Amino acid sequence: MRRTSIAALVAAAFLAPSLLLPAAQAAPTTVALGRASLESVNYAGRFVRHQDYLGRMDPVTSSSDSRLRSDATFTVVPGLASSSCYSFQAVNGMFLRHRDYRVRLETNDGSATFRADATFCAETGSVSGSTTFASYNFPARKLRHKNNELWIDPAEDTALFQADSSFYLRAPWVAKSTANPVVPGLFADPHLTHAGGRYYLYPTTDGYAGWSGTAYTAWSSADLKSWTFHGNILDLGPGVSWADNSAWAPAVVAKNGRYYLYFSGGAASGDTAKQIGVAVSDSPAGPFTDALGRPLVAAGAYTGQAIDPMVFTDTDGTSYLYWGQGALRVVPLNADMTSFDAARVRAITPSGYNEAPFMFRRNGTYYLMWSENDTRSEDYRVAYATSSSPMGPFTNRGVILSKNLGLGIKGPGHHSVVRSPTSDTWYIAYHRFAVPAGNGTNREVAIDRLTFSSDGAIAVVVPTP
Ligand code: FUB
Repeated sequence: MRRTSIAALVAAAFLAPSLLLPAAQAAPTTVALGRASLESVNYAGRFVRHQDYLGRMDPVTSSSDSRLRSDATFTVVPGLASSSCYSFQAVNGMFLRHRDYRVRLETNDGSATFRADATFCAETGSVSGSTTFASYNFPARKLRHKNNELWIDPAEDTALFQADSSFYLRAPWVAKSTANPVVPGLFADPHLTHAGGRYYLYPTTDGYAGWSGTAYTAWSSADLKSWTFHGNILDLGPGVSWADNSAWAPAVVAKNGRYYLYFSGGAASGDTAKQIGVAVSDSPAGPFTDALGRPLVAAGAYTGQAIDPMVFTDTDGTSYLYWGQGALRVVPLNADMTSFDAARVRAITPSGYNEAPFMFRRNGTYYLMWSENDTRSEDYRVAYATSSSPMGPFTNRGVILSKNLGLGIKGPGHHSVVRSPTSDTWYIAYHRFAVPAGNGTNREVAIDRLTFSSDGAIAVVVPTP
Protein backbone atom coordinates (compact mmCIF):
# COMPACT_ATOMS: atom_id res chain seq x y z
CA MET A 1 0.00 0.00 0.00
CA ARG A 2 1.39 3.40 -0.94
CA ARG A 3 1.80 5.76 2.03
CA THR A 4 2.17 9.53 1.91
CA SER A 5 4.11 11.21 4.70
CA ILE A 6 2.80 14.27 6.53
CA ALA A 7 5.90 16.18 5.36
CA ALA A 8 5.06 15.31 1.77
CA LEU A 9 1.48 16.48 2.26
CA VAL A 10 2.65 19.80 3.77
CA ALA A 11 5.10 20.27 0.89
CA ALA A 12 2.34 19.51 -1.60
CA ALA A 13 0.13 22.07 0.13
CA PHE A 14 2.73 24.76 -0.45
CA LEU A 15 3.36 23.70 -3.99
CA ALA A 16 -0.31 23.35 -4.90
CA PRO A 17 -2.47 25.44 -2.59
CA SER A 18 -5.58 24.58 -4.57
CA LEU A 19 -5.32 21.00 -3.23
CA LEU A 20 -6.02 22.27 0.27
CA LEU A 21 -8.32 25.06 -0.79
CA PRO A 22 -10.92 23.47 -3.07
CA ALA A 23 -12.67 25.88 -5.38
CA ALA A 24 -15.88 27.20 -3.84
CA GLN A 25 -18.99 25.50 -5.13
CA ALA A 26 -20.82 28.09 -7.23
CA ALA A 27 -24.61 27.85 -7.28
CA PRO A 28 -26.22 26.62 -10.51
CA THR A 29 -28.21 29.33 -12.19
CA THR A 30 -30.17 29.94 -15.35
CA VAL A 31 -29.64 32.39 -18.17
CA ALA A 32 -32.04 33.66 -20.82
CA LEU A 33 -32.14 31.76 -24.09
CA GLY A 34 -31.70 33.75 -27.28
CA ARG A 35 -29.16 36.13 -28.73
CA ALA A 36 -26.61 37.69 -26.41
CA SER A 37 -23.05 38.94 -26.25
CA LEU A 38 -20.76 38.01 -23.35
CA GLU A 39 -18.75 40.79 -21.73
CA SER A 40 -15.82 40.21 -19.41
CA VAL A 41 -16.41 41.41 -15.82
CA ASN A 42 -12.79 42.46 -15.32
CA TYR A 43 -12.08 43.91 -18.76
CA ALA A 44 -15.07 46.13 -19.40
CA GLY A 45 -15.80 46.48 -23.09
CA ARG A 46 -14.13 43.19 -24.04
CA PHE A 47 -16.47 40.55 -25.41
CA VAL A 48 -16.28 36.85 -26.22
CA ARG A 49 -15.84 36.49 -29.96
CA HIS A 50 -14.46 34.01 -32.44
CA GLN A 51 -11.64 34.75 -34.82
CA ASP A 52 -10.16 32.23 -37.21
CA TYR A 53 -12.45 29.69 -35.48
CA LEU A 54 -10.84 30.25 -32.07
CA GLY A 55 -12.59 31.78 -29.08
CA ARG A 56 -11.07 34.93 -27.65
CA MET A 57 -11.92 38.30 -26.03
CA ASP A 58 -11.64 41.61 -27.81
CA PRO A 59 -12.95 45.15 -27.38
CA VAL A 60 -16.22 45.66 -29.24
CA THR A 61 -18.11 48.92 -29.55
CA SER A 62 -21.08 50.10 -31.58
CA SER A 63 -18.60 51.50 -34.08
CA SER A 64 -16.81 48.16 -34.54
CA ASP A 65 -17.14 46.77 -38.03
CA SER A 66 -20.08 44.50 -38.72
CA ARG A 67 -17.86 41.41 -38.95
CA LEU A 68 -16.50 41.91 -35.44
CA ARG A 69 -19.95 42.65 -34.01
CA SER A 70 -21.26 39.49 -35.67
CA ASP A 71 -18.31 37.41 -34.39
CA ALA A 72 -19.11 38.66 -30.87
CA THR A 73 -22.77 37.62 -31.07
CA PHE A 74 -24.12 34.21 -30.03
CA THR A 75 -27.46 32.54 -29.57
CA VAL A 76 -27.73 30.90 -26.16
CA VAL A 77 -29.55 27.61 -26.81
CA PRO A 78 -30.48 24.63 -24.62
CA GLY A 79 -27.29 22.60 -24.17
CA LEU A 80 -26.57 20.13 -26.95
CA ALA A 81 -25.81 17.51 -24.28
CA SER A 82 -28.31 18.56 -21.60
CA SER A 83 -31.26 20.93 -21.74
CA SER A 84 -30.50 22.16 -18.23
CA CYS A 85 -27.19 23.61 -19.46
CA TYR A 86 -26.37 25.80 -22.47
CA SER A 87 -24.60 25.91 -25.82
CA PHE A 88 -23.49 28.98 -27.74
CA GLN A 89 -24.32 29.12 -31.44
CA ALA A 90 -22.52 31.72 -33.54
CA VAL A 91 -24.35 33.71 -36.19
CA ASN A 92 -22.77 31.43 -38.82
CA GLY A 93 -24.49 28.41 -37.20
CA MET A 94 -21.35 26.88 -35.65
CA PHE A 95 -20.98 26.23 -31.92
CA LEU A 96 -18.39 27.13 -29.30
CA ARG A 97 -16.80 23.92 -28.04
CA HIS A 98 -13.59 23.03 -26.24
CA ARG A 99 -11.00 20.70 -27.70
CA ASP A 100 -7.68 20.18 -25.93
CA TYR A 101 -9.21 22.62 -23.43
CA ARG A 102 -9.02 25.47 -25.99
CA VAL A 103 -12.38 26.97 -26.88
CA ARG A 104 -13.02 27.06 -30.61
CA LEU A 105 -15.82 27.32 -33.15
CA GLU A 106 -16.86 24.17 -34.99
CA THR A 107 -19.82 22.62 -36.77
CA ASN A 108 -21.93 20.21 -34.73
CA ASP A 109 -21.23 16.69 -36.00
CA GLY A 110 -23.90 15.25 -33.71
CA SER A 111 -21.42 13.06 -31.82
CA ALA A 112 -21.68 12.63 -28.06
CA THR A 113 -18.19 14.11 -27.73
CA PHE A 114 -19.02 17.25 -29.68
CA ARG A 115 -22.29 17.79 -27.85
CA ALA A 116 -20.61 17.43 -24.45
CA ASP A 117 -17.67 19.64 -25.45
CA ALA A 118 -20.13 22.29 -26.64
CA THR A 119 -22.24 22.32 -23.45
CA PHE A 120 -21.64 24.61 -20.50
CA CYS A 121 -23.54 24.76 -17.22
CA ALA A 122 -24.34 28.16 -15.72
CA GLU A 123 -23.30 29.11 -12.19
CA THR A 124 -23.48 32.42 -10.37
CA GLY A 125 -20.46 34.54 -11.27
CA SER A 126 -18.02 36.46 -9.11
CA VAL A 127 -19.85 39.77 -9.49
CA SER A 128 -23.55 40.43 -9.03
CA GLY A 129 -25.38 39.84 -12.30
CA SER A 130 -22.53 37.84 -13.85
CA THR A 131 -22.43 34.17 -14.83
CA THR A 132 -19.72 31.53 -14.85
CA PHE A 133 -19.93 28.59 -17.24
CA ALA A 134 -18.60 25.18 -16.12
CA SER A 135 -17.71 22.64 -18.78
CA TYR A 136 -20.42 19.95 -18.98
CA ASN A 137 -17.98 17.06 -19.37
CA PHE A 138 -15.15 18.56 -17.29
CA PRO A 139 -17.22 20.17 -14.52
CA ALA A 140 -14.15 21.21 -12.51
CA ARG A 141 -13.07 23.36 -15.46
CA LYS A 142 -14.64 26.72 -16.28
CA LEU A 143 -14.81 28.89 -19.34
CA ARG A 144 -12.25 31.64 -18.76
CA HIS A 145 -10.14 34.12 -20.66
CA LYS A 146 -6.37 34.07 -20.39
CA ASN A 147 -4.24 36.46 -22.41
CA ASN A 148 -7.48 37.25 -24.24
CA GLU A 149 -7.85 33.62 -25.35
CA LEU A 150 -10.75 31.44 -24.25
CA TRP A 151 -10.01 28.18 -22.48
CA ILE A 152 -11.65 25.82 -20.06
CA ASP A 153 -9.28 25.74 -17.10
CA PRO A 154 -9.41 24.01 -13.71
CA ALA A 155 -11.23 26.28 -11.26
CA GLU A 156 -9.02 28.11 -8.77
CA ASP A 157 -10.02 29.88 -5.58
CA THR A 158 -8.40 33.10 -6.66
CA ALA A 159 -10.07 36.42 -7.30
CA LEU A 160 -8.27 36.57 -10.65
CA PHE A 161 -9.60 33.23 -11.85
CA GLN A 162 -13.11 34.00 -10.70
CA ALA A 163 -13.07 37.32 -12.52
CA ASP A 164 -11.55 35.77 -15.65
CA SER A 165 -14.33 33.17 -15.63
CA SER A 166 -17.28 35.52 -15.05
CA PHE A 167 -19.25 37.18 -17.82
CA TYR A 168 -22.20 39.52 -18.18
CA LEU A 169 -24.79 38.47 -20.73
CA ARG A 170 -25.43 41.69 -22.62
CA ALA A 171 -27.77 42.68 -25.43
CA PRO A 172 -26.44 41.15 -28.67
CA TRP A 173 -24.21 43.24 -30.91
CA VAL A 174 -26.25 41.92 -33.83
CA ALA A 175 -29.98 41.56 -33.18
CA LYS A 176 -31.98 38.64 -34.63
CA SER A 177 -33.48 39.97 -37.84
CA THR A 178 -35.67 37.06 -38.90
CA ALA A 179 -38.98 35.77 -37.50
CA ASN A 180 -37.77 32.18 -37.72
CA PRO A 181 -36.58 30.02 -36.08
CA VAL A 182 -39.16 30.66 -33.38
CA VAL A 183 -37.21 28.91 -30.62
CA PRO A 184 -33.42 28.97 -30.23
CA GLY A 185 -31.56 25.77 -30.91
CA LEU A 186 -31.76 22.57 -32.91
CA PHE A 187 -35.26 21.08 -32.90
CA ALA A 188 -37.45 19.27 -35.43
CA ASP A 189 -40.86 17.67 -36.01
CA PRO A 190 -42.70 20.44 -34.12
CA HIS A 191 -46.13 19.58 -32.77
CA LEU A 192 -47.90 22.89 -32.15
CA THR A 193 -51.16 22.90 -30.21
CA HIS A 194 -53.22 25.12 -27.93
CA ALA A 195 -54.02 24.30 -24.30
CA GLY A 196 -55.15 26.33 -21.30
CA GLY A 197 -54.92 29.67 -23.10
CA ARG A 198 -51.39 29.19 -24.44
CA TYR A 199 -49.75 27.67 -27.47
CA TYR A 200 -47.55 24.66 -26.70
CA LEU A 201 -44.74 23.41 -28.89
CA TYR A 202 -43.37 19.88 -28.60
CA PRO A 203 -40.40 19.11 -30.89
CA THR A 204 -37.87 16.37 -31.40
CA THR A 205 -34.53 17.40 -29.88
CA ASP A 206 -32.18 17.58 -32.86
CA GLY A 207 -28.43 17.85 -33.36
CA TYR A 208 -27.76 14.14 -32.67
CA ALA A 209 -26.08 11.90 -35.25
CA GLY A 210 -28.68 9.38 -36.40
CA TRP A 211 -31.40 11.36 -34.54
CA SER A 212 -30.38 9.41 -31.45
CA GLY A 213 -31.61 11.90 -28.83
CA THR A 214 -33.60 10.59 -25.90
CA ALA A 215 -35.40 13.61 -24.42
CA TYR A 216 -38.49 15.65 -25.26
CA THR A 217 -38.90 19.28 -24.26
CA ALA A 218 -41.89 21.63 -24.19
CA TRP A 219 -42.18 25.34 -24.97
CA SER A 220 -45.19 27.62 -24.51
CA SER A 221 -46.23 31.03 -25.78
CA ALA A 222 -49.17 33.41 -25.65
CA ASP A 223 -48.43 34.94 -29.04
CA LEU A 224 -46.27 32.46 -31.01
CA LYS A 225 -43.41 34.95 -30.76
CA SER A 226 -42.15 34.98 -27.19
CA TRP A 227 -41.55 31.47 -25.85
CA THR A 228 -41.11 29.99 -22.38
CA PHE A 229 -38.88 26.92 -22.18
CA HIS A 230 -40.24 24.20 -19.87
CA GLY A 231 -37.20 21.92 -20.14
CA ASN A 232 -37.37 18.13 -20.38
CA ILE A 233 -40.87 16.64 -20.19
CA LEU A 234 -39.90 12.99 -20.84
CA ASP A 235 -36.53 11.28 -21.13
CA LEU A 236 -36.81 7.83 -22.70
CA GLY A 237 -33.74 6.39 -21.02
CA PRO A 238 -34.85 6.70 -17.39
CA GLY A 239 -38.56 7.29 -18.09
CA VAL A 240 -39.52 4.49 -20.48
CA SER A 241 -38.52 0.87 -19.83
CA TRP A 242 -38.99 -0.35 -23.41
CA ALA A 243 -37.23 2.45 -25.35
CA ASP A 244 -33.99 4.31 -24.73
CA ASN A 245 -33.09 6.01 -28.03
CA SER A 246 -34.55 7.84 -31.02
CA ALA A 247 -37.05 10.09 -29.23
CA TRP A 248 -38.77 11.24 -32.40
CA ALA A 249 -41.75 13.31 -33.43
CA PRO A 250 -44.04 13.77 -30.44
CA ALA A 251 -47.73 14.71 -30.56
CA VAL A 252 -49.75 15.92 -27.59
CA VAL A 253 -53.54 15.94 -27.25
CA ALA A 254 -55.83 16.97 -24.38
CA LYS A 255 -58.58 14.53 -23.40
CA ASN A 256 -60.31 13.40 -20.23
CA GLY A 257 -58.86 16.43 -18.38
CA ARG A 258 -55.33 15.12 -19.02
CA TYR A 259 -52.63 15.46 -21.65
CA TYR A 260 -51.47 12.49 -23.72
CA LEU A 261 -48.03 12.52 -25.35
CA TYR A 262 -47.64 10.06 -28.24
CA PHE A 263 -44.02 9.42 -29.12
CA SER A 264 -41.73 7.00 -30.88
CA GLY A 265 -38.60 5.46 -29.47
CA GLY A 266 -36.02 2.86 -30.37
CA ALA A 267 -36.51 -0.38 -28.48
CA ALA A 268 -34.22 -0.64 -25.44
CA SER A 269 -30.98 -2.66 -25.29
CA GLY A 270 -29.42 -1.17 -28.40
CA ASP A 271 -32.20 -2.31 -30.75
CA THR A 272 -33.17 0.70 -32.81
CA ALA A 273 -36.45 -0.72 -34.20
CA LYS A 274 -38.98 2.00 -33.50
CA GLN A 275 -42.18 1.62 -31.51
CA ILE A 276 -44.89 4.06 -30.53
CA GLY A 277 -45.80 4.77 -26.94
CA VAL A 278 -48.10 7.06 -24.97
CA ALA A 279 -47.28 9.04 -21.85
CA VAL A 280 -49.65 11.09 -19.71
CA SER A 281 -49.54 14.25 -17.60
CA ASP A 282 -51.89 16.53 -15.72
CA SER A 283 -50.18 19.57 -17.25
CA PRO A 284 -49.34 20.44 -20.87
CA ALA A 285 -45.90 21.44 -19.58
CA GLY A 286 -45.32 17.92 -18.22
CA PRO A 287 -43.61 16.00 -16.85
CA PHE A 288 -45.13 13.01 -18.68
CA THR A 289 -45.16 9.43 -17.39
CA ASP A 290 -45.26 6.34 -19.58
CA ALA A 291 -48.92 5.26 -19.43
CA LEU A 292 -48.59 1.60 -20.40
CA GLY A 293 -45.12 0.32 -19.53
CA ARG A 294 -45.09 -1.17 -23.05
CA PRO A 295 -45.52 0.18 -26.58
CA LEU A 296 -48.94 1.16 -27.91
CA VAL A 297 -47.76 0.12 -31.40
CA ALA A 298 -44.97 -2.47 -31.21
CA ALA A 299 -42.13 -2.65 -33.72
CA GLY A 300 -43.03 -4.99 -36.57
CA ALA A 301 -46.76 -5.13 -35.79
CA TYR A 302 -47.47 -3.41 -39.13
CA THR A 303 -45.44 -2.73 -42.27
CA GLY A 304 -43.53 0.56 -42.32
CA GLN A 305 -41.71 2.16 -39.40
CA ALA A 306 -43.79 2.68 -36.25
CA ILE A 307 -42.98 6.39 -35.92
CA ASP A 308 -44.58 9.83 -36.27
CA PRO A 309 -47.80 9.38 -34.27
CA MET A 310 -50.48 12.06 -34.55
CA VAL A 311 -53.86 12.17 -32.79
CA PHE A 312 -56.87 14.06 -34.12
CA THR A 313 -60.09 14.44 -32.10
CA ASP A 314 -63.25 14.92 -34.17
CA THR A 315 -66.23 17.04 -33.19
CA ASP A 316 -68.07 13.94 -31.96
CA GLY A 317 -65.27 13.33 -29.44
CA THR A 318 -63.72 10.35 -31.24
CA SER A 319 -59.91 10.48 -31.32
CA TYR A 320 -57.98 8.89 -34.19
CA LEU A 321 -54.35 7.77 -34.13
CA TYR A 322 -52.39 8.21 -37.39
CA TRP A 323 -48.83 6.95 -37.73
CA GLY A 324 -46.10 5.50 -39.90
CA GLN A 325 -43.14 6.04 -42.17
CA GLY A 326 -43.38 4.33 -45.54
CA ALA A 327 -47.00 3.41 -44.86
CA LEU A 328 -49.75 5.43 -43.19
CA ARG A 329 -52.30 3.87 -40.86
CA VAL A 330 -55.24 5.19 -38.89
CA VAL A 331 -57.35 3.72 -36.11
CA PRO A 332 -59.92 5.16 -33.71
CA LEU A 333 -58.55 5.23 -30.18
CA ASN A 334 -60.61 3.83 -27.32
CA ALA A 335 -61.92 6.34 -24.77
CA ASP A 336 -58.91 5.67 -22.50
CA MET A 337 -56.62 7.10 -25.25
CA THR A 338 -54.14 4.31 -24.58
CA SER A 339 -55.64 1.41 -26.53
CA PHE A 340 -57.41 0.59 -29.81
CA ASP A 341 -59.14 -2.29 -31.54
CA ALA A 342 -56.52 -3.74 -33.91
CA ALA A 343 -59.32 -4.99 -36.17
CA ARG A 344 -60.17 -1.34 -36.97
CA VAL A 345 -56.67 -0.35 -38.18
CA ARG A 346 -56.85 0.86 -41.77
CA ALA A 347 -54.00 1.55 -44.24
CA ILE A 348 -54.61 4.90 -45.99
CA THR A 349 -51.19 5.64 -47.54
CA PRO A 350 -51.58 8.45 -50.09
CA SER A 351 -49.42 8.61 -53.19
CA GLY A 352 -46.18 10.49 -52.46
CA TYR A 353 -46.43 9.81 -48.73
CA ASN A 354 -43.28 9.22 -46.71
CA GLU A 355 -44.01 10.19 -43.10
CA ALA A 356 -45.26 12.82 -40.62
CA PRO A 357 -49.06 12.58 -40.97
CA PHE A 358 -51.22 15.41 -39.67
CA MET A 359 -55.02 15.70 -39.65
CA PHE A 360 -57.29 18.67 -38.99
CA ARG A 361 -60.85 19.63 -39.83
CA ARG A 362 -62.08 22.97 -41.20
CA ASN A 363 -65.61 23.79 -42.34
CA GLY A 364 -66.52 20.09 -42.40
CA THR A 365 -63.55 19.08 -44.59
CA TYR A 366 -60.89 16.70 -43.26
CA TYR A 367 -57.36 17.69 -44.27
CA LEU A 368 -54.79 14.89 -44.23
CA MET A 369 -51.25 16.22 -44.55
CA TRP A 370 -47.85 14.52 -44.70
CA SER A 371 -44.18 14.92 -45.67
CA GLU A 372 -42.64 13.66 -48.90
CA ASN A 373 -39.03 12.58 -49.58
CA ASP A 374 -36.37 12.05 -46.91
CA THR A 375 -35.84 14.55 -44.10
CA ARG A 376 -32.11 14.65 -45.06
CA SER A 377 -33.02 15.88 -48.53
CA GLU A 378 -33.44 19.55 -49.32
CA ASP A 379 -36.52 18.37 -51.26
CA TYR A 380 -38.35 17.28 -48.10
CA ARG A 381 -41.77 18.94 -48.40
CA VAL A 382 -45.40 18.98 -47.27
CA ALA A 383 -48.43 17.81 -49.28
CA TYR A 384 -52.09 17.21 -48.47
CA ALA A 385 -55.35 15.53 -49.42
CA THR A 386 -58.95 16.10 -48.39
CA SER A 387 -61.93 13.93 -47.48
CA SER A 388 -65.36 14.07 -45.91
CA SER A 389 -64.22 11.50 -43.32
CA PRO A 390 -61.16 11.30 -41.01
CA MET A 391 -60.43 7.80 -42.33
CA GLY A 392 -60.83 8.65 -46.02
CA PRO A 393 -61.01 8.02 -48.88
CA PHE A 394 -58.84 11.04 -49.65
CA THR A 395 -58.28 13.14 -52.76
CA ASN A 396 -54.71 14.38 -53.29
CA ARG A 397 -54.41 18.18 -53.47
CA GLY A 398 -50.68 18.66 -53.98
CA VAL A 399 -47.63 20.20 -52.32
CA ILE A 400 -48.05 23.34 -50.19
CA LEU A 401 -44.59 23.81 -48.65
CA SER A 402 -41.18 23.14 -50.20
CA LYS A 403 -37.65 24.52 -50.31
CA ASN A 404 -36.94 28.12 -51.26
CA LEU A 405 -33.25 28.29 -52.11
CA GLY A 406 -33.49 32.03 -52.78
CA LEU A 407 -34.29 32.43 -49.08
CA GLY A 408 -31.77 29.78 -48.02
CA ILE A 409 -34.56 27.45 -46.88
CA LYS A 410 -34.04 23.72 -47.40
CA GLY A 411 -36.02 20.65 -46.39
CA PRO A 412 -39.12 22.25 -44.83
CA GLY A 413 -41.42 19.56 -43.51
CA HIS A 414 -42.71 17.42 -40.67
CA HIS A 415 -45.25 20.03 -39.77
CA SER A 416 -48.31 20.53 -37.58
CA VAL A 417 -51.25 22.91 -37.90
CA VAL A 418 -53.08 24.88 -35.23
CA ARG A 419 -56.05 27.24 -35.34
CA SER A 420 -56.15 30.38 -33.24
CA PRO A 421 -58.71 29.77 -30.45
CA THR A 422 -60.40 33.10 -31.24
CA SER A 423 -60.56 33.31 -35.05
CA ASP A 424 -60.30 31.41 -38.32
CA THR A 425 -56.56 32.10 -38.32
CA TRP A 426 -54.35 29.06 -38.89
CA TYR A 427 -50.64 28.46 -38.42
CA ILE A 428 -48.26 25.82 -39.68
CA ALA A 429 -45.22 24.82 -37.63
CA TYR A 430 -42.50 22.89 -39.45
CA HIS A 431 -38.79 22.26 -39.37
CA ARG A 432 -36.17 23.14 -41.95
CA PHE A 433 -32.41 22.70 -42.21
CA ALA A 434 -31.04 25.20 -39.67
CA VAL A 435 -30.11 28.41 -41.46
CA PRO A 436 -27.30 28.88 -42.41
CA ALA A 437 -25.32 25.74 -41.49
CA GLY A 438 -27.89 22.98 -40.93
CA ASN A 439 -28.71 19.63 -42.51
CA GLY A 440 -31.10 16.72 -41.95
CA THR A 441 -29.99 16.20 -38.36
CA ASN A 442 -29.40 19.86 -37.53
CA ARG A 443 -32.87 21.34 -38.01
CA GLU A 444 -34.80 24.25 -36.52
CA VAL A 445 -38.46 25.17 -36.03
CA ALA A 446 -40.34 27.75 -38.08
CA ILE A 447 -43.95 28.95 -37.95
CA ASP A 448 -45.91 30.60 -40.74
CA ARG A 449 -49.54 31.46 -41.46
CA LEU A 450 -51.59 28.78 -43.23
CA THR A 451 -54.25 30.31 -45.46
CA PHE A 452 -57.11 28.91 -47.51
CA SER A 453 -58.75 29.96 -50.75
CA SER A 454 -62.51 30.39 -50.88
CA ASP A 455 -62.97 26.77 -52.03
CA GLY A 456 -61.05 25.51 -49.00
CA ALA A 457 -57.80 24.72 -50.81
CA ILE A 458 -54.64 25.35 -48.77
CA ALA A 459 -52.56 28.15 -50.30
CA VAL A 460 -48.88 27.47 -50.97
CA VAL A 461 -46.84 28.65 -47.98
CA VAL A 462 -44.00 31.03 -48.77
CA PRO A 463 -41.60 30.19 -45.94
CA THR A 464 -40.53 33.14 -43.81
CA PRO A 465 -36.79 33.37 -43.17
O1 FUB B 1 -36.78 13.58 -36.34
C1 FUB B 1 -36.66 12.21 -36.60
C2 FUB B 1 -37.44 11.84 -37.85
O2 FUB B 1 -37.08 12.69 -38.93
C3 FUB B 1 -38.93 12.01 -37.75
O3 FUB B 1 -39.59 10.99 -37.05
C4 FUB B 1 -39.29 12.05 -39.20
O4 FUB B 1 -40.60 12.47 -39.45
C5 FUB B 1 -38.23 12.97 -39.73
O5 FUB B 1 -38.58 14.31 -39.52
